[in-house]
Amino acid sequence: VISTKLYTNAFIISPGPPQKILLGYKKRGFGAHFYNGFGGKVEAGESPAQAAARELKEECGVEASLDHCGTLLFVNKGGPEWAFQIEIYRADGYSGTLIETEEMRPEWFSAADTRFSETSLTPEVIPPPIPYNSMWPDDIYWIPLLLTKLPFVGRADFDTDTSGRYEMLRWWFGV
Ligand code: 6U4
Ligand code: NA
Ligand code: NA
Repeated sequence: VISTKLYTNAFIISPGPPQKILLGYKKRGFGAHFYNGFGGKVEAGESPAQAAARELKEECGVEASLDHCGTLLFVNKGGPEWAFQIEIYRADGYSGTLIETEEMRPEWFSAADTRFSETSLTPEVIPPPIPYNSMWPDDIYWIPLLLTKLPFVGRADFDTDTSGRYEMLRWWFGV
């Protein structure tokens, strides 16, 4: 039996140039020490869009005009079987002031390939590239679709390896 839980994940994009994406360093709980979008559980009586806006505000202090852009299913095989359905949102900008919270530390990353950036752009305006090595392993497959505004769906199946880390066994992502 798979019991699916509904979650949200929201990303703020700064169109640039250089194009940037806001990620949060997760300080506690599930996925701690990974960079990710801002999000969490959809609560009773809430739509996913309402939950996405609430979680964004709770976790980094800002509001944004969020557009739905993807649906992902994560199935975990370790322990009792469970699955996450995650509704992904994006916005080209935000209002308010970004703050670090108990759960997340917000940071900007370069979304475009900065190896070929114009030399007139000083290092201060070119943040580090998206830290895929410090993110959930599925992210590298669908973040590019999010950045180009292609609506997507996908699934990834995980198992825990001997060190307790999540290992991605099978995956499929597409537009
Ligand atoms: P609590 O502590 O219950 O209030 P809550 O903020 O509701 O937590 P949280 O932070 O545990 O929920 O939500 C998990 C977040 O991690 C969601 O934004 C979805 C995201 N997530 C889970 N698995 C993921 C994966 N494989 N790839 C990914 N994001 C994932 O990119
Ligand atoms: Na969260
Ligand atoms: Na939360």
